[in-house]
Amino acid sequence: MRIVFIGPPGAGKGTQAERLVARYQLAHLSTGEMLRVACEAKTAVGIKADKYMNGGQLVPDELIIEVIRERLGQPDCKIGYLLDGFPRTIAQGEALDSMLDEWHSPLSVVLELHVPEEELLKRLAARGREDDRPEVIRLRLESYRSQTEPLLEYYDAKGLLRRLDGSGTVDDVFSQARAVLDSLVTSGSNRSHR
Ligand code: B4P
Repeated sequence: MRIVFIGPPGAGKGTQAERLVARYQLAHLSTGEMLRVACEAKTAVGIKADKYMNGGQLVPDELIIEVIRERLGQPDCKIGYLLDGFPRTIAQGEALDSMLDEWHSPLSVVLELHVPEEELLKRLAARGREDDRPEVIRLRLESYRSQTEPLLEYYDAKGLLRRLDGSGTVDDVFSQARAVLDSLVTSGSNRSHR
């Protein structure tokens, strides 16, 4: 299966992704995590990304698209993968489509994690990562609304979007996600996407 996870900051993409990749044996591609590792290691990508991330902005499309192109070409992605945090803009979505067209490997499904804003603010305040300061959270939420939300319509028009209510417990959200993915496996649409 090839899965995209979309949701605002703090919706629980990373939390659910860890469980889903273990259950369905998928590669886990978290662009947030990849960028944090690059920043920590002070690689060329990390040095460029750092100021955007700490300022609550998305890193430039061309930077993250190259990171993903290289990562998707690695052997562990052949068994299937979960993209956690990519794409986050229409330009990234179009770039992903053209890569996947080139490789004849379309997406199986796009999962949206929907969580009300007040719950997001509570979760992020409790987590306290460097980019979880209140003024940065506000900017990250704004960039989600203006740059990432348009992707929901983009994928809905392709018939790929499934919405999950992300406001429940971790177990509750996980069982909603499993219901969607199990139904794809049962209907066989996943086999045709391998
Ligand atoms: P990410 O690492 O993707 O960060 P996130 O959106 O905040 O996290 P997520 O939704 O995974 O929340 P989590 O499970 O941790 O991105 C960080 C930054 O990297 C971005 O702001 C951007 O600058 C850059 N970036 C990444 N990808 C990019 C791209 N494609 N293009 C450009 N820039 C990019 O959950 C949050 C908290 O809630 C946790 O503490 C968790 O324990 C808690 N939680 C989770 N589920 C819960 C539940 N059901 N109930 C209660 N609490 C829950």
